Amino acid sequence: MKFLLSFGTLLLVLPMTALAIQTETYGWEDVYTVLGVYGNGVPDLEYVAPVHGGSQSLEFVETPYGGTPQAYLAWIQNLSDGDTVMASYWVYDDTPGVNPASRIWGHWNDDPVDPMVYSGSAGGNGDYSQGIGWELIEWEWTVSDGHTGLMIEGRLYSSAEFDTIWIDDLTITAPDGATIIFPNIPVALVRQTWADIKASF
Ligand SMILES: [Ca+2]
Repeated sequence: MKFLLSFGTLLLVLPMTALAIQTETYGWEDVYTVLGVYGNGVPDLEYVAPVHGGSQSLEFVETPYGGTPQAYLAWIQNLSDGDTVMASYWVYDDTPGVNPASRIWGHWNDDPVDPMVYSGSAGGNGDYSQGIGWELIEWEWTVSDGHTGLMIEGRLYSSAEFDTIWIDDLTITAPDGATIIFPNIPVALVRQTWADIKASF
């Protein structure tokens, strides 16, 4: 009887634990591009091709040539040590073995409102896109050292000015309590909201 009771309790608890994650997607189907850019990358919306899903994708062009531009694709906030975040996106790269190529990477940003704050590298997937056309690349991060925010980077590795990659169908999986910010939540609005909240006290 005691065993049955314990087992019953376990059955009630396990599904709740398993469901305590959220998965959100973003496909660049509206008017927004990125949350921010580091380096010489210029983001724009692509309406013709290559598009992976829907009718638009993110185009990311290097100009002028130099460095490794990073497109800030998603910002996951309200994280705690031990939390895991998984991110993936489809990238279009049709030049096998040479640049342009992409890697999915991340850095900590523990600031609540400024997407350009850098709180240290979070690492990422060391593999480059293979140049096979559309390809899904992904990575999983585990939060440590008291970090609370993770910025997902779409990196562009380039050999010449105007080298371009296309990104589409971004997926983020994070704990239920985390906040997932995509480019369609204008940071200006986030700032405005915070200013309003602070002003009201
Ligand atoms: Ca799309």
